[in-house]
Amino acid sequence: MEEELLQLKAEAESAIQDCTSTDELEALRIKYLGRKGLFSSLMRGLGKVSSEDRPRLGKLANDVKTDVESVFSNKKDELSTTANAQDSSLDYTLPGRYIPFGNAHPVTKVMDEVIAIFEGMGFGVAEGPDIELDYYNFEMLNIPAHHPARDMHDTFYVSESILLRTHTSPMQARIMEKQDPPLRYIAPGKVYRCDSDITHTPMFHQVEGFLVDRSVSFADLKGVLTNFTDRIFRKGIPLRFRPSFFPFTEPSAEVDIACVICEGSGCRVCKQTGWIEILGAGMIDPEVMKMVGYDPDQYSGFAFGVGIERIAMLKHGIDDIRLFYANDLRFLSQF
Ligand code: FA5
Repeated sequence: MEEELLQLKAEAESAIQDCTSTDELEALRIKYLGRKGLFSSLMRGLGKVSSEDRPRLGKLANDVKTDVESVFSNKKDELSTTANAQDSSLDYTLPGRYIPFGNAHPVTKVMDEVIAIFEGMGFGVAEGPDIELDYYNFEMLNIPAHHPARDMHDTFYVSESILLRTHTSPMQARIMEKQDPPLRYIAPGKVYRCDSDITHTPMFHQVEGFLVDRSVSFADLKGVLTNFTDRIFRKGIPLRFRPSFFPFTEPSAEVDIACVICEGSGCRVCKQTGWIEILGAGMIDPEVMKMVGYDPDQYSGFAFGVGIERIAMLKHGIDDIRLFYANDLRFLSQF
């Protein structure tokens, strides 16, 4: 048996060494080392040798198998290296494929800029849910059920009491309910309205801002907003406070800047008026103060809500808001 084992080893090793392809090598593996191969059938003969010789022959059989396996694996490595080197379709000197860099969406960039400006004025940043309760979106903002002001919002309802927030103002109520004055916050985020034309999209972004303290006046609101438009557009950009109405502020205003597309001469974006509205604002209504448990005789505050897409349109001279969400890379990669 010893002789047979050594002969099989020599034969297998020489066949493996001489082989020239991976297919041939696999056939040799099956022939010699496979479950039904020559080596296994020799091993089965071990049961017939005397018990004296069995340990020695058993060890020899294992050594032979290990040696043949190692010759086999070396040959396998050798064949695969040669195969790669011979593969003429690979040219390691060619330059790599160009992968273009992505960049932040223009609305995200403007949003970050707006947040940084208000942070610079000492406002904290708070975020709230897009899926909101009717209670915070309307009730706590002095807009009870059946109030005509609800019609202005074109609301997407999820159920009778749950909706997609139509503005970021619910964050005023959420924060004031939990914290006592003085406070100064902005609340950036997505808002939703069933609305679409060249200046309206069904999903857009707002940044709510509000400040509550003793003796806060409309002059403070004007100061903060003028500082904001000076920094986001250019110093001294004309600003117009137009009397308006929001149930949660009194007095209320809509704030316009001179149209930067036509410089005030009139175009389709400013609907020929020379002005474009960028935000709504006002002094927080005493009724809202009372609902969150503040004493309106001791505290006053202002609030505002800025439309971010409008700011982005004006900053970049874009005349159709819907371009931001058309997913056209030719448009988006310009920013
Ligand atoms: C509001 O949403 C009030 N919550 C703002 C506010 C906050 C007033 C605090 C007083 C105190 P308004 O509906 O006007 O107001 O929207 C505010 C801004 O969001 C608008 O000036 C406009 O810039 C932007 N906006 C409104 N609707 C759309 C829309 N569909 N698409 C894009 N921007 C919009």
